[in-house]
Amino acid sequence: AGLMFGTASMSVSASVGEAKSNQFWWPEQLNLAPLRQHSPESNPYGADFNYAKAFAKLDLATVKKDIETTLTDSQDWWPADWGHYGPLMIRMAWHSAGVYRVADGRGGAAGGQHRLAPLNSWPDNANLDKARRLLWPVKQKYGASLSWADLMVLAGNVALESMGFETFGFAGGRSDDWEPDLVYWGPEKAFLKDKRRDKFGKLKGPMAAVEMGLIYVNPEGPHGKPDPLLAANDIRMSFGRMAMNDEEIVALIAGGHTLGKAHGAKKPSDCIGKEPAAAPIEQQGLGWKNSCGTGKGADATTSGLEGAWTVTPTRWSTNYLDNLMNFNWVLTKSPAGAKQWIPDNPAAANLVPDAHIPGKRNAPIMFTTDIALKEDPAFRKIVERFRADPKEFDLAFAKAWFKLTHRDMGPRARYVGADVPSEVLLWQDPLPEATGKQISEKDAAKLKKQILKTGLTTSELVRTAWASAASHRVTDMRGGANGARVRLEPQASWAVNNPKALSNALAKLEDVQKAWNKKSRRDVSLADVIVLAGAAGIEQAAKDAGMKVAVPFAAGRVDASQAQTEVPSFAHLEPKADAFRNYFTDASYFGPTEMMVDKANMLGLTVPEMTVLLGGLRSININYDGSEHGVFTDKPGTLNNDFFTNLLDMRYTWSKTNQEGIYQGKERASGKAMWTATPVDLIFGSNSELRAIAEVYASADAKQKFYDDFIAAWVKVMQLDRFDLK
Ligand code: HEB
Repeated sequence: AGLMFGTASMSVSASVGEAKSNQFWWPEQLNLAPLRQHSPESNPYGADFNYAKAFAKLDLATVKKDIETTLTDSQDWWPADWGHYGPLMIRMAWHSAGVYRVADGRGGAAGGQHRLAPLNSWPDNANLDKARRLLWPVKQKYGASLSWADLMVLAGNVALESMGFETFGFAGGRSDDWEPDLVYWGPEKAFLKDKRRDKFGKLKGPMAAVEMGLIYVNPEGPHGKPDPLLAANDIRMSFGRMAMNDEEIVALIAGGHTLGKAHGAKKPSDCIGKEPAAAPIEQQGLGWKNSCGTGKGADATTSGLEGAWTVTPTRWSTNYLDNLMNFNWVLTKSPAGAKQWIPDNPAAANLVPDAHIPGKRNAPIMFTTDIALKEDPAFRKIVERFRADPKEFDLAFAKAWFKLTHRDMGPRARYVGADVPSEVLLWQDPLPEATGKQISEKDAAKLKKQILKTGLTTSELVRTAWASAASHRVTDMRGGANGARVRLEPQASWAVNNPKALSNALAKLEDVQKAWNKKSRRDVSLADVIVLAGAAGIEQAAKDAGMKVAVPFAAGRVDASQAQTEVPSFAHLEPKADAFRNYFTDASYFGPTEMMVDKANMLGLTVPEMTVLLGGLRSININYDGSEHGVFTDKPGTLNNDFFTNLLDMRYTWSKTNQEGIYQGKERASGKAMWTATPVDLIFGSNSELRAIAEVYASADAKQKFYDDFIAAWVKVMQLDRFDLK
């Protein structure tokens, strides 16, 4: 029955409908999907595949040769401008990496997200589908050993090198994702819209781009207004949100636009078809089909802007800086109708050889965002400095390009391959080398005894270890217990860490560390002592509840110095909410329960891990400011499953209090006030999926399981940044 292929009435979209999610019926319902991403089941290489190892075995020089050959092997189906795909590849690498934002560490080149929807279909990524398709033979040749994520960045590097630029290096090790990350890209429901600013024009939320579907800013100026100074503001804000300073901004834009051209031969509305995600099935993943003229080469239409910035668009030079400063730029329109700038000097019309038509010459162009570098006084100074010292320009671009394309890889321990630069950079959150002998298991046991003798409570011990380790975020692999940066600025002063109590606890742990290192041949780092403190605290808290447990521990952490810690860049890691400590502030991008899921996602936790951790931490009580919200036990400081049993017990009933976000639990029969709670406590009884997990840990048979699962999730958090173990 049904339709048969080959019949005239065949419709590939015939369908009766599709399953609707709970968010369709109840948009306000807490969505746990962020905690179920990237299941090993969606990975064709399986959970045991070690990409970094596979990449390390490649002969990188040969891979680079293959890419280089591809760059000048112009294909009929998408002819290369001036016979060289280099600039197109650089734009692809930059757009792949450039979606990174420092506020939550999301976006970036890792995962190869650029090849998946939605990013593959963002308007700003127009025609980068061609760049990836051109690289397919290289990808095909190396298969599992060369991820798309690495290949796209590497292609950018090889492109730069093939056009005469010396790069700072390349690190491989970005494994591919097989499904899109769930990322909050902004509130808008349509592309190229901007509903993300406050009344001062500042972006709300973690985003770095100023419009939905743009990598950073609008080339024609804010909302298309060709005002270079306003554009400069947007550029500074937007690039600042990926931790780029003025010098890096000028280097990146000037360096990038030294090469290649913009494509706006035709009016997009007349000629350009749908993006890949919406394109007809027979286009096989390619989008933006251009139905005007040849649809490619001289007729190519991408952004709608048209022209090259320099006279040698496939050779590295300082010509961008020279043109920017030497000419008087006047506003004009591209053939597609976009606002751009050309020199007022008519003689300039002969400067740039056409990309496809022999003998034809064009004027160089600038975007409003390029003119911004000339008009903004601070940017202009840097442009002039770079012009006066091309070597400085080269080095600044090389370093900024390396940072741009490696920012979301985390520490150097994750870098793989022959081209990894040896110079250590501050934004990599460097750690000193581990030296000397590691403490043994016996040593660890002795140290835990010393730690318990400090008189610090189980709550204080566990809270300190959590403050240290839970600063990690898997989105860009920054933060964590290694380095003991919890004792350094800015972390030591974060409100969520209760600075006074934290420094008191740390001082006592430091005493333990010093006393140990004085008499033992094997030194211990404070970072390790802090994690041991957590283990000691949990073991004691379980013991106080009548359970004997052992918390696994892996020594080998080191202590970073303040000088190794870039304070402004670390400031972005400060939690705006931490449900595990019942902490929430108005600076949060979302409501309390969504922020809980967001934090759990940044810690790489599953729904059961989040649940058991939060419940167990409530009974130990590591709450912010010593609050008792969610501490549903008469034995606080011990590790038990009372959070779950009492939350699910029908003897108690919950109601709102006068204080916003605070609820009260009373004994149903007597009306006696028992406990207080916040939304991140009660959600485990209210949300049907979370309640289902809470039931597991409240069940009569779940005692051992509760302890096992709690400890496993705890150790997972403690070791999130142990790339040396992985
Ligand atoms: Fe760029 C191109 C925009 C930055 C690199 N850029 C381009 C275009 C546009 C833009 C619109 C054209 C496209 C077509 O094709 O049509 N950019 C922009 C903006 C910005 C930028 C708005 C901010 C301000 N770039 C940048 C950077 C870089 C770059 C940073 C690197 C580094 N670009 C680039 C290149 C090119 C471009 C290379 C060319 C491409 C070709 O040739 O294809």
